[in-house]
Amino acid sequence: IEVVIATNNAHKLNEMRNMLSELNIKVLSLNDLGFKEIKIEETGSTFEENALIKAREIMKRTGKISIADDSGLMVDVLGGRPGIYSARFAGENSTDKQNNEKLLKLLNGYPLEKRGARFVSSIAVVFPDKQEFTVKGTCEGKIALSPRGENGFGYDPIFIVDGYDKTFGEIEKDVKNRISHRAKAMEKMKLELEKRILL
Ligand code: ITT
Repeated sequence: IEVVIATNNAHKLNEMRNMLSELNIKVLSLNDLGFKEIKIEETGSTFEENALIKAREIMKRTGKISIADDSGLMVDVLGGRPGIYSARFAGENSTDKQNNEKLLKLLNGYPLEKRGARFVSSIAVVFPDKQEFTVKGTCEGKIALSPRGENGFGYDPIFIVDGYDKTFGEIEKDVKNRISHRAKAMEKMKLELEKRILL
């Protein structure tokens, strides 16, 4: 069985490949299928809707079982922002560094105990017969006072994950891939996938 990971984000792709590696399925990227960067407008108002938009579009284009992740960071004192706008927080095409700087600036003056936040990942799976489902995972933590560590991507250097005194930037990738929002969503996704196809 083949599945395609519907993302342009190479870091997400790596993490999701890693999480699917023990299953007996062939995991394809858009690149493997000869697609260059595919722009899909994320017009939904929730992570679930945006994940479905991406997975449906890629299923249409490839005819294969398509798996999309829509994810982001929700900060308590910002009322859940940046949320679904996490990738473009500091503007269209903003870099991870610019997004992190903007967030740190907004939280300037807040002590650690007021910097609660969570990562959210919604994963949508769309099948060639139009069956579809979504699952969600979250990961609780705090926004650090300044960036730490080189691992991961996005907001990882400023996210201190609960239960560790480290940011996702400082934590080993194998550990992140066991405890993250995406890991939790992918575990649920695998259970659901197993119910629908014989692995
Ligand atoms: P695709 O839509 O092509 O999958 P994207 O990067 O645009 O790629 P999203 O729209 O879901 O993906 O935006 C998610 C953003 O949230 C991502 O760019 C990061 O800034 C942030 N994010 C999500 N998961 C993260 C993680 O595990 N670590 C750090 N930042 C994360």
